[in-house]
Amino acid sequence: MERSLVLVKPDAVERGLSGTIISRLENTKVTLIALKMLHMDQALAERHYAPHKERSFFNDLIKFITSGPIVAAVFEGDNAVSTIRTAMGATDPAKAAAGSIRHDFGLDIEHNAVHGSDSVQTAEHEIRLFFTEAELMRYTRKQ
Ligand code: IDP
Ligand code: MG
Repeated sequence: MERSLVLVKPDAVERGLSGTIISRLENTKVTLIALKMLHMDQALAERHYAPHKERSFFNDLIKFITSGPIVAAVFEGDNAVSTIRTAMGATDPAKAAAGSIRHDFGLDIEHNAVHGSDSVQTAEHEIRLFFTEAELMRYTRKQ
């Protein structure tokens, strides 16, 4: 069983797409086990995107992700990481597969509507940045 951290980014929240994006992911049969809305501060943004610290777009990315509220969610399921990455589509919406979330809702390579963890290990680290153990629900999803 894998877990993945999903963020509905500020560009999507402000366009009223939070529910639609969470719904698209639920439709892939992964189980929603945590959900909250928050406004990331600088410190949390820098921790979450620490692997990109040396990238040219790092400062812009921090500015963007802290520019407005986000929706943070945790999904659980067999192959949850790759299932969610596939549903999201490629980083650049212009290159994302037809029908993927970024293809349908992303604006550009930075403002691309959604984040999803890229590995099981990354997911466990990212989930701990946003949620306490008590906030992760346990239940069996009926398919
Ligand atoms: P991912 O979100 O598909 O895993 P990453 O390479 O991990 O893509 O990049 C993290 C985030 O940084 C992207 O989702 C996007 O918001 C932003 N980003 C990635 N590449 C660029 C770029 O070339 N210019 C501006 N922003 C970028
Ligand atoms: Mg990534």
